[in-house]
Amino acid sequence: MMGGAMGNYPVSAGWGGKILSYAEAQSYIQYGDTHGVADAKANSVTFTGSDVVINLVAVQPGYQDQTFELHGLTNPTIIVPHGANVQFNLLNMDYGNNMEHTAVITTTPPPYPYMSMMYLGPPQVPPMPELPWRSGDDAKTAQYAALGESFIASASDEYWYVCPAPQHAEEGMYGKFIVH
Ligand SMILES: [Cu+2]
Repeated sequence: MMGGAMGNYPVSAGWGGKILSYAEAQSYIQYGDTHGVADAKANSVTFTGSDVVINLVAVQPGYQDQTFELHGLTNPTIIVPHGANVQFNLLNMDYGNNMEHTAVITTTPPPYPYMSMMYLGPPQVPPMPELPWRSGDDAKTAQYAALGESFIASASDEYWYVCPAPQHAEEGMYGKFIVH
């Protein structure tokens, strides 16, 4: 775990992960939207090949609270090939007290309780720390926390990516993650 990353504060220089400008956040989203194939009807994004990069966003401006975005879809099902090397990135664009977010990959299906952390059981990959919310209310001048981790999708199964912050998963901040 990166130093001092857990907590209740907006992104600041002390945050142990990456800090992106609004322009960099837009590049991050654009990159995410050009990797993998989105199916809006199925609300899914399917990746192929042995190297997969997922640029997931927590609460992209213009989207609902307590959701993840990828390819402009809300909480899409993410499908990756068995054996792929997965670079799983998260950018938190949310703003406001307690609007830190992260994503844990679990085999525990919804619905999730208010305090989901323990309920989720042991994570399938080492969990990332919570990403603090953006530095200010003005989206264009704010700075954003980003973080990533990589893992091998070594076991075919149906998983869920879930935000373990209190109440977030209960309110719907999760999506399906399929390895096949
Ligand atoms: Cu969250």
